[in-house]
Amino acid sequence: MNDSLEALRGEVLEHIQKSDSEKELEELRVGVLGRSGKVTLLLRGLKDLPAEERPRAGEQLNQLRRLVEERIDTRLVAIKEQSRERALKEEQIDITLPGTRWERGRTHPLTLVIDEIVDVFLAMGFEIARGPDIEDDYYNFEALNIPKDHPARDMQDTFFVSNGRLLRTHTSPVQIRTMERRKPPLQVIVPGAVYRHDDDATHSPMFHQVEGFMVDDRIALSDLKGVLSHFLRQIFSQETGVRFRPSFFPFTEPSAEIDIQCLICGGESSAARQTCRVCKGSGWLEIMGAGMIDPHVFKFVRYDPEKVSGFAFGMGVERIAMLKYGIDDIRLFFQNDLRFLRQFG
Ligand code: 2NM
Repeated sequence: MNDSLEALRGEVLEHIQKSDSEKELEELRVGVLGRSGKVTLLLRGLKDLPAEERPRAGEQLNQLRRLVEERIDTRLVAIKEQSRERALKEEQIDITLPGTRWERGRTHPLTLVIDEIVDVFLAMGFEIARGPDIEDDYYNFEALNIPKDHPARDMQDTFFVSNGRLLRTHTSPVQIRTMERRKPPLQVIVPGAVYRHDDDATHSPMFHQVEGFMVDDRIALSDLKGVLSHFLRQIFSQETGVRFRPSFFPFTEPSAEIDIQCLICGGESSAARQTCRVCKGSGWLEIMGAGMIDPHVFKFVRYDPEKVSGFAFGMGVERIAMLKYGIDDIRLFFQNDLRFLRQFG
């Protein structure tokens, strides 16, 4: 082999060994074996050699070409192996590290209380009814025996929307809709959101009620007392004192407000009562309203008040939740502060 071929051979092989990327090797291959690569040009120049030198020179060039191809392939395999090793090292995962823990969601305290209330009534054979949040004057007021000029309408700070419609101020319109569609005997509860123009520590413009009613022939005030006393003792405790006070609602007659013994100070017989902030020293907490459904209401739903009677009741869910959990600001229910929400469920 002549000196210049020997030099080319050494140079190319060294370059292959020093290459450390596929790209560099490919460029090298083109530069040596490609269309106008160094070895290719030499092969092409064979025809200018004297005839007796050609076979040997050709043999040497072909050997060099095969050698270069082989070395490049070998180097390529080595480079791929190296980069694989590097990747494995860099991307190593420590499977002993603790994982990212996702906090589990909880049930909102109002949902907890609504579920508890609903469960007690379901166990007594009541069914659940629902209705629209947007109502009209007829279902929200008129059919409940609250005429246009009645002071009860001033008591209700109503949110009006377009076309004479309004956000229901209580869930009672659902009871009217239910009675309209169906015949007694009925025992139904209506949980849901209601709306009043009110906003402070104990009033929210949107809050929740559970109302309900029972209608059949000969439903009496004693049924009201029995059902609601049982309900309150299930929700609070079996020993809780329950008191019925005369009151007034346009849709019931007679009407009552129902109190339970103060959960905070323990009620009338307790010494702590005098200074109790929650019941203000009375020993009692107002917890719901109720009454015998007024005959005028039955007339609106085409029930004959001579043939059927019934009682109805209503309670504010937020108030019950606040008393149950000792919460002093209703707005906490709606701020979605996890520090608050995490304490329930
Ligand atoms: C209350 C108190 C007393 C009530 C009455 C009716 C209806 F539609 F049957 F007449 N629904 N709810 C009622 C009665 C609600 O909430 C304090």
